[in-house]
Amino acid sequence: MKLLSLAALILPAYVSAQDYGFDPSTPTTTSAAPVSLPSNVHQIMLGVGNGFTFTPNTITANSGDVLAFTVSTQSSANHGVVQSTPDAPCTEMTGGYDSGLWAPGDTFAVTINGTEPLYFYCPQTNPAVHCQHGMVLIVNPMTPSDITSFMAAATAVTSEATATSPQSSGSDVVATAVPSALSSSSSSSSSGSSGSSGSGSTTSGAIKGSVATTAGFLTAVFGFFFAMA
Ligand SMILES: [Cu+2]
Repeated sequence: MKLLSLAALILPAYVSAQDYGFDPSTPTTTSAAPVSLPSNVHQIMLGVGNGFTFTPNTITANSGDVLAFTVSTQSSANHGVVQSTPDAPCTEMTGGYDSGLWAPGDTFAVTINGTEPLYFYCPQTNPAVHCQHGMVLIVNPMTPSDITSFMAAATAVTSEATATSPQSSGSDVVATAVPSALSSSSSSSSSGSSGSSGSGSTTSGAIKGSVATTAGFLTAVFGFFFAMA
């Protein structure tokens, strides 16, 4: 009886303390890559803060550089990357690259072959048309202000964004393997329920950690109790 009372006293206090790990107000890190990347690899996040965004939305890349796209675990939607043109920002260009849609936590990569400007949009249309919300990206823009006009053109589109089916290559873009520095971090999370890969979400990490710790603590407490009973 004494042990049971002790457990009754300890457990609520312990669980209550652990609740702070679930506090939604805990700041979430969305900054840079959690791993150091080779200089020819550029990481681009999709849907940070559950927004219709590429972060960053302009990239300066050399021919042969790799763009590694990671869908943020903060996103509630799937996202992707489709190649378009300045005149039709939300329409897949003929022969353009099309990643298809990827889930939060996923990482995919392409290699850029050339230094001409490349224009992309997110093909997600359900329930919102992401392109029309300005979810666009320029690789090697001609001027820094190009992204402003490209985004304005995208948000002015009234017809639904179009995409055909995933295409592994496009104009100066070829799908490629995810750089090992990123694939190791994303593969470790793909077995988890929510994933906590490239976005570096400390919140989901804290939740996973505290759940595991709580389970371990309960096992220890009850193991001790039953051993003594
Ligand atoms: Cu999107």
